[in-house]
Amino acid sequence: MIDNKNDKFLMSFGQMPIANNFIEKENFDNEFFYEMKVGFNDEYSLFKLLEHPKPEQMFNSKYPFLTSSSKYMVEHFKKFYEFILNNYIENENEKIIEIGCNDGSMLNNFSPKHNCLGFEPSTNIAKIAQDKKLNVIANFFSSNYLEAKSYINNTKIIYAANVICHIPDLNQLINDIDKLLSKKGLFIFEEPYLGSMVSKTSYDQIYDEHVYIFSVSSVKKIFNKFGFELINVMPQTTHGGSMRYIVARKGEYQIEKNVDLNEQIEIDQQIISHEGLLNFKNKCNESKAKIIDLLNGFKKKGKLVSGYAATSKSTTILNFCQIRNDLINCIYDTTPDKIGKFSPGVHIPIIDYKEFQKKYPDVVYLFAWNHKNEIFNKEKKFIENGGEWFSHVEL
Ligand code: DWN
Ligand code: SAH
Repeated sequence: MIDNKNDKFLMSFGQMPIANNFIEKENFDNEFFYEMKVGFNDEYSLFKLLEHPKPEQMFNSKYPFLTSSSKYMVEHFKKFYEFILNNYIENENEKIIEIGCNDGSMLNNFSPKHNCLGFEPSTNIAKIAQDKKLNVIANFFSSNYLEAKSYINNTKIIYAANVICHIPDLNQLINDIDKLLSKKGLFIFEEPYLGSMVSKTSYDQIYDEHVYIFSVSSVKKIFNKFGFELINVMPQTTHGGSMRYIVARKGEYQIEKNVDLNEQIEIDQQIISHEGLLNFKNKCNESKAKIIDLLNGFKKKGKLVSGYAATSKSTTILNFCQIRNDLINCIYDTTPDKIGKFSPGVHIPIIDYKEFQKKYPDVVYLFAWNHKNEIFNKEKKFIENGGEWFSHVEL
């Protein structure tokens, strides 16, 4: 059992709205806020939110994020699929589960011959995957659904990307994984990495959906409690620095050197103790002061500043720094369900990215700094026209 007995407060980012609740004007007055406090648990080396909204408040019929909004991510998931297929699938009858399959961008790679099952609680998004004829339960991951019965003790691979950190109840999650996996079954998942967040001061990885920011040390400790072991880890460049974790039942596979190696790096970098993270806290406050200064400077010079990509991450930046539309006039984005609405909390208008090319601002805050290559490539003309990108992380 994982408990929160040793959770220790690290810092508060203040009042936060739901990160993906892009909102209409008539709902400004009844917007939901909570205090976004983070802490560290030295027992599990776990960085976590100490308070967060309920999953149903975030993942429902109005969730706007689509994996397919990034071509680079779609390519990445094709490679992730090939990694699973080439290394772990011995015959096409073996059962495969994806947790949080979103619009089916990864599940879609498997052929209809494979026995795949996806879980996606955001029903509007699950429908997109189901319309692709994918086998998807439009609900939160659990072993209890009738459709999942034949998967019990019989699943070779359970995989997930950027989802496990969204699931508050780790005990329930791992019990379900335990029920579903076969003896030689593997749980493979990748998530934003604590080491990357600390080294880049990319504190915008912290928002309501990201209840945990995992590390090699935390994943190893957590799964050990349930008769599993971490057998390999692989750093990923996606989402500003992620880590892929491969977990198996104890004694079933050889543990690769990478696990110890990366654990040692975390010890050396002092990122897996409450004390070590006090430096991160200072860096977050410094980053806030710097970005406010920069924006006020642009304003004084009369520059028109816009945002690009209304990411979940931007909700943390905008609300922590209290940046409103006197500093950033609008945010350009591709997502149909965000366009025409206002950003959570600070209410900056979200505009169709196609408008961006019609009249360029002087400077642009790139909120999807993790997709900078894809976006810079798409928006080359902005620079050619004398435009300037900036962000709170190095671009
Ligand atoms: O963990 C999560 C990751 C996988 O995705 C979720 N909790 C929610 C979401 O986080 P995010 O919103 O920070 O994701 P991205 O992928 O950094 O940003 C997506 C947003 O950026 C969308 O609103 C679309 C926009 N975008 C754009 O306007 N033009 C993205 C790209 C690549 C573009 O070219
Ligand atoms: N895997 C995709 C989507 C990540 S966004 C990608 O990497 O792009 C997180 C997704 O997980 C959302 O689509 C959300 O609806 C889903 N999700 C959240 N909690 C979940 C849970 N308990 N079980 C399954 N999916 C969940």
